[in-house]
Amino acid sequence: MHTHWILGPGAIGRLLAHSLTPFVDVAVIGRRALPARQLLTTPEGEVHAQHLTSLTAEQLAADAPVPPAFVHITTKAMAAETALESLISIIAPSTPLVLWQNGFYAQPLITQTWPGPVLCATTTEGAYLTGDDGVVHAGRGHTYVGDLNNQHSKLAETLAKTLTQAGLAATAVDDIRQRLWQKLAVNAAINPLVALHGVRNGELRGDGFVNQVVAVVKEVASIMLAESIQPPNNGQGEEAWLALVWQVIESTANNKASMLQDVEAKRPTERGAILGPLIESAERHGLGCEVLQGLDDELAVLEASF
Ligand code: KPL
Repeated sequence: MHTHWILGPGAIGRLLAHSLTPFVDVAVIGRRALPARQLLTTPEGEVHAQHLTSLTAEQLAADAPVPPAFVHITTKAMAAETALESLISIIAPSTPLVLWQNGFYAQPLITQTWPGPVLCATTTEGAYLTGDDGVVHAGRGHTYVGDLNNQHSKLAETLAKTLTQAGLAATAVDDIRQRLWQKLAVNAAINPLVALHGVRNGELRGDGFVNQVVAVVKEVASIMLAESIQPPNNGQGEEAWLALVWQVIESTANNKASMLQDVEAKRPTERGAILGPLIESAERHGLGCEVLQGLDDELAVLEASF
């Protein structure tokens, strides 16, 4: 029986744990253990109770555990590296990691520093927590897995097969870098604006915001071109990016974006993983990024007030 450790008991971590538990041996690792009896509400509204193994890193270390086949890191982007450090003395350096973070911060960092295989996953599965013992699988999506240097395609295929068997449709891909940046582009156009203005995604369609969305996408599109990231849906440049952003705004109109949820909970945002790589890239390529920099500065001021 393969062992999957899930480091970070947030919504995606718990959705993974619920889905994988009937098929593989799973341990959820967090700063504190969760109640053993956990509830999953399916997209169809059914509620399933399941016992999940939940431990702290200290408890795991004391147990002399079976080496894991995969360690999934499902923390926020800026917390992934520190979370991994908590397992350094427990897992072999050859252990395969799977990074589920938004943006493009944790992925290159950990790929460069971890000696073993590092897979990256990007998912459109929708999930949110309802407390210490509940997660809602709000909408089914698709997960893509691959590694940044295309050296572990077999491993990505094995993982995609396991996820699919567990009910989370997944595909192994050889262009995960493109996919991570494409998601980052959409996140950059939506998340900072809704977080700063305290609005749901759909409100960006209003007169007060349209020009701001267009201004962000203009800078993002030129950065994507410099990074050789293909515009979505076989489209051309800025127009294709803008079309995708409006499409996501439409389909997630009622959502409170993750960055808005962080701001409301007075948690640090993922600006460093979303705006950070864009600003760094713009500087490297000599491109203007005043709008992105302005959003990052405003978010920094807001975070400092928490
Ligand atoms: O992924 C998202 C997020 O909330 O982080 C978007 C696409 C903005 C949808 O809410």
